[in-house]
Amino acid sequence: YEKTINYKFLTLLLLWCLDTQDTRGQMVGAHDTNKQSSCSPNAKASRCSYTFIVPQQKLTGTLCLNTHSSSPNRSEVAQLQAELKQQQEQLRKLQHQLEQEDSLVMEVRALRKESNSMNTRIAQLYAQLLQEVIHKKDQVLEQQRVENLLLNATTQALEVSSNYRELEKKYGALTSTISSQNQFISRLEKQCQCKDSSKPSLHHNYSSEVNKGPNDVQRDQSATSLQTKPEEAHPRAPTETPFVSFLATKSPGPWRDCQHVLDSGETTSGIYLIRPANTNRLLQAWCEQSHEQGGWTVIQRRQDGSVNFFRTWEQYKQGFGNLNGEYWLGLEHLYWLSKQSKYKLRVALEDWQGRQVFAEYDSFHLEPESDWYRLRLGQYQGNAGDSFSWHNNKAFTTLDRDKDSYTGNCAHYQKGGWWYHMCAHSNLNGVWYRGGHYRSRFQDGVYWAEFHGGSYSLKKVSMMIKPT
Ligand SMILES: [Ca+2]
Repeated sequence: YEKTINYKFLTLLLLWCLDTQDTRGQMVGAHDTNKQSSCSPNAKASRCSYTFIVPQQKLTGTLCLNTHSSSPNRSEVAQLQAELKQQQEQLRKLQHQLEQEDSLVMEVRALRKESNSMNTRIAQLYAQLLQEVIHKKDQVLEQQRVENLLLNATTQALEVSSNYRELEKKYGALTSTISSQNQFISRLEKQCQCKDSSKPSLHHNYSSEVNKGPNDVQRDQSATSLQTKPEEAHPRAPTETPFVSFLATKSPGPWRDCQHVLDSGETTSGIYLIRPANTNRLLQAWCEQSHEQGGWTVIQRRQDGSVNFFRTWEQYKQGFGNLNGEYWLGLEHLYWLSKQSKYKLRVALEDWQGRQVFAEYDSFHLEPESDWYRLRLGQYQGNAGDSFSWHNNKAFTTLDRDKDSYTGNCAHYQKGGWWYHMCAHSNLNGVWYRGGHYRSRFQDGVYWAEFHGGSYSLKKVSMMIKPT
């Protein structure tokens, strides 16, 4: 198209140039561009016209414009309009696509947002899962630990059980040894009695159980030295031959108690046969008829360490010792005695310098064995100091029956049965130590705290009751 236009311009230019030269008469040009130039002899002026065909070439230098305005080519306009239409159509299409893309972008954004929130949620869930896993692991570890503990405990229990069985075996062996030794001792005793049979037998055995104590811890620790002292040699004998003398009385008895004996005219201190009211129980007791107007039934006495007071419940219940020496009347006897009327208790004490004091309680009785012979005491009076009221309302405790308020067994530490609390302000059934002050791992002497304290073992003590 461009080439065609260029060509036309060139042709017009050439024709115009020829016309201008016509006036000089050298070369004649045709006026009509539409007519082909020719040389004809018929022409009025023999003029020749020439047609030059100039090959198309690139324009350089001055450009000649056709000043004649040519009317716009309709086909070109139509073409241009068609093109414009086409471009508008394309623009619309593009706009539509753009709109579609916009909505897509929005959608993508929403999806991205959703994806982000999903990611967050997943992260949370993952953390939760992790925690759960850790927790589970911990639980498993804890379970294993508990299982191990259980296993250890079971093993220990088995060990303890086997140890216990072994101890039982040893205990059985020891028991049989003790019983065979007891048999041997009783044989020896029989032999001794046979040898002494020539002597007059005016004695009475207080209790066959007297010498079957668990051990000799309570006897006088320096008793071997007594061999050289004739006047004190006698205390060793009663534990082996617990004989007591009968008094020649006007009436054979039995009496309700020592006050009854006194009232019957028996004014000599000694052993009498007693039968408390409302019982067929017969017992013997030492009646103190010269001390404090007499009528006192002695229920306990210590004076030389000849009797072991570290004994069992059954022995404390039935009584033991020698009626003319050291003895314990027995909780069951005491219960029946103190039940028949109102009694007062007198505790007489003597130290190693010969000083005598007393503590008196205006009432005294015991509860039955079902209540562990619980102590019921009245008001104190005396000059020994009150070391017994602390034990009021306490049950009796022995080495084999712990009824005290202490976590351990007080009777084990103090080596004698008593109405322990936790543990004692007094214990007249402890170890009889020679000389007063004693050294021991435990406070286990015969003591009355208000009189010389707990580490002083008294020389002579006695407990006696009398109806008021
Ligand atoms: Ca206890």
